[in-house]
Amino acid sequence: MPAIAVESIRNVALLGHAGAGKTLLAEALLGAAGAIPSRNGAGLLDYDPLEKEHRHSIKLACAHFDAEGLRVHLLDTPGYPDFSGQAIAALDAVETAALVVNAQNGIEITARRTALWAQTRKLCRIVVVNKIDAEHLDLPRLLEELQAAFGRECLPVNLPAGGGARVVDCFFNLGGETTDFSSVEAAHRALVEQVVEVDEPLTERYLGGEEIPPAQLHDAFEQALREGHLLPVLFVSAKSGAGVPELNDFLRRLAPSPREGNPPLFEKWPEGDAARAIPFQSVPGPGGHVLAHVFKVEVDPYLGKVAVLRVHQGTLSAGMPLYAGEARKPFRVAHLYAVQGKDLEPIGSAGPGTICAINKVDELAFDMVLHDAPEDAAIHFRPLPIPHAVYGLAVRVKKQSDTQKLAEVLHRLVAEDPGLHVEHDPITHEAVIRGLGEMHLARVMEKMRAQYKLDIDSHPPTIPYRETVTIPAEGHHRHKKQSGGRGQFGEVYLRIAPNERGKGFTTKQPPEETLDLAATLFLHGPVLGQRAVWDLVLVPTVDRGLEPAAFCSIAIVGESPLM
Ligand SMILES: Nc1nc2c(ncn2[C@@H]2O[C@H](COP(=O)(O)OP(=O)(O)O)[C@@H](O)[C@H]2O)c(=O)[nH]1
Ligand SMILES: [Mg+2]
Repeated sequence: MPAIAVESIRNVALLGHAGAGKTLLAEALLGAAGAIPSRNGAGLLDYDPLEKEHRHSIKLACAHFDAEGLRVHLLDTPGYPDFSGQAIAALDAVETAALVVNAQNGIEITARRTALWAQTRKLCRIVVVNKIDAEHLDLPRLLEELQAAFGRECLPVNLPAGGGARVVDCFFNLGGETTDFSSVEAAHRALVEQVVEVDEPLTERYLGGEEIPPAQLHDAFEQALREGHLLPVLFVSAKSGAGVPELNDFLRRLAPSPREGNPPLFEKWPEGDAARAIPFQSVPGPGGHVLAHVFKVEVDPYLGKVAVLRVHQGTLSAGMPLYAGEARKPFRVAHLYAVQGKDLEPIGSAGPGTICAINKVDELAFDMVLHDAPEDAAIHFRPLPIPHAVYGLAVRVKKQSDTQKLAEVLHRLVAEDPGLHVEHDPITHEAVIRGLGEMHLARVMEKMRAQYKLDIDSHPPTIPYRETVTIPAEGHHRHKKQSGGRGQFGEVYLRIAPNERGKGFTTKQPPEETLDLAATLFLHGPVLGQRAVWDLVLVPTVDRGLEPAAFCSIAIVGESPLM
């Protein structure tokens, strides 16, 4: 089967707060297109056992449907800020960010944050107001709130009617129908005025009193989306299905294809140096060098490592050799798959704009650029603004024999989740997992216990406090050992004093009289001279003795290492 034409592809990420209805909306769209058996294909996207148990998404999930010659890839993202590492990762794979807003709750924190991320990644944004079936809604006020939060560019392309039982299109429809608020005519006029503003000849025609047919506004509409000059607002109920066909229609007729969206944010890093990055523009054509970007990795117990990628340029096909990032040796793409939740469907090829997967290639990792020409090794994606992992938990296996397994499991979990990091503290010897919130780490712990059968416990990481010598002090120790063999004798006089902050410790010259004694005690004395014996023999020996004491937990001054 030939690859799908780039013009027929729409890539959409559903973003927004937890509970807004993103997952149900994705399932409703997939169900309406017949891509899944029933509209309530529960579990298709929230397929992780933990998602079923807790009833919310915790990872990015991909699915697709075909409708009227169109291929739509949907990326469903988790809404809690704890899992935003996975949500942000979706931004690199799409042209359209759909901000799903809960009509009952208004604009919640994740909707605001994701709107900003999408803007900085230069994505076309649309707002989907979900749950219009619910009671006691104030949708006109919500629209005002949207305009206050995201700008006057938020304009409805459809309006609810019949008390939220259906919606009426306002872009292709010029008027005549009654809606729950505002009028189709007014909404149509507002949209047209906004769209013509990006194109001078169109503005002139409009100001000249001409009624411009919507079909002639297509290119200007796309430009307005690209420039953030228009944020179309659509009303929908994922539950009742109201507005779902209209949303589908919007995706087909007005959402940008990979050619119409802003170009992906590729960069060239000369000699691997990100600081000298220069923008690189890919061409979304089926010919030319292959450029694809890994935006999701999942380790499946049966399928092995599954890397989900977005093709940006050229055509990928099963059997072809590809380079992973800066690797010098190519790997062979044994199989190529379309992704439907956790299921992989074999495909022969994938052209630009396609989201597909490769499995069982160990070297593939999140954020890698795959290419078929060695000279493209310097091409990267502009790094994502993934929040810092600030919450930490020290993890310990209860059985010593599980130590190696814990290391392997942590390695897998980190590969799957851009928001998760693991540190091995060299001072406390603890394995510390760091994530974006308590819930994030709680799910990681549950996954390790339930899915990987690890018997583990956790505690807050020990803080490796440091101590500083603040006043001078002296010590003296005499070592004598005469029991059996040759006797041993040693005597140490130690004087410590505060050093300059941040200088660590330095060994100072001893008084002149001890130099003489040191030299005579050492065999090299007569050959090297007093000063050299001190510098070459004694200082390194003393340093070797003091350093571990200063940097391990049995420090000279207290229980903690020395600063
Ligand atoms: N009344 C109503 N409930 C909905 C609608 N969409 C989703 N829900 C419910 O809202 C809850 C959260 O939905 P979900 O899709 O998991 O939200 P997500 O966190 O954004 O993915 C679930 O109980 C859904 O059944 C809708 O259009 N109307
Ligand atoms: Mg969800």
